[in-house]
Amino acid sequence: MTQPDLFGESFARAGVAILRGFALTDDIALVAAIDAIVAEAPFRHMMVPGGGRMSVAMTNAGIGWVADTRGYRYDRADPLSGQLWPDMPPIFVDLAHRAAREAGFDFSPDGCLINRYEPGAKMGLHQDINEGDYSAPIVSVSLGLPATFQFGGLKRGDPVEKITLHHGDVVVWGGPARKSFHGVLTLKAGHHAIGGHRYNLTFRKVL
Ligand code: MD3
Ligand code: FE
Repeated sequence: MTQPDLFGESFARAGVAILRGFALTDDIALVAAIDAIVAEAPFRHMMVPGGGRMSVAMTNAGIGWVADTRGYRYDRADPLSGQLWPDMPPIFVDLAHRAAREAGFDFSPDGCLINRYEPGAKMGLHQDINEGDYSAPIVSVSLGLPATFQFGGLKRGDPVEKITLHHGDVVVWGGPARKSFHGVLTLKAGHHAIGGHRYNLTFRKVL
């Protein structure tokens, strides 16, 4: 059984459980599930208010996170196709539920944002505060190339800690960590068996 790794890289924060390698045994099946979702709802670079284009490519399963020049929202439909986002595959729901249980949560996600980082992509410091229920954690799954993740406090200017997330790592972000600022530094090029990119799945309880 995987133990929460509170001390990897000296990282210990209330509400954060790092499950190193928790998704390793499912990695091939997870990538196959991503491929099936992408066949229905392709990765795209969303625009954000202000007119910028996100360097991270995104798609969704279940209830989807959507950005456009008017703002951010959750939507059951993919604005590209007008169709519902693909259902969350059982392997997604099961993995998120098992990981959250390790951290003491009974978690049933209703949405999964799928991020794809190519070398050069990054995600600026932000909070995830469009969801309905902050008592539910967010569960993140990293696949492919490693990334440097930044974890701050409840204010944008609070100091940030850096932590490297590797292929197969799962992190449960709940309780006092749930509304913390966080981001991802520019992805460095590299080689990985799944390809020269990084996927991150974030499982959310939107409703
Ligand atoms: C801490 N994704 O999609 S995952 C996001 O690696 C996002 O793609 C990053 O931030 C990525 O919104 C980071 C880790 C993560 C996700 C959500 C959090 C950490 C979090 C929400 C609250 C606190
Ligand atoms: Fe986030």
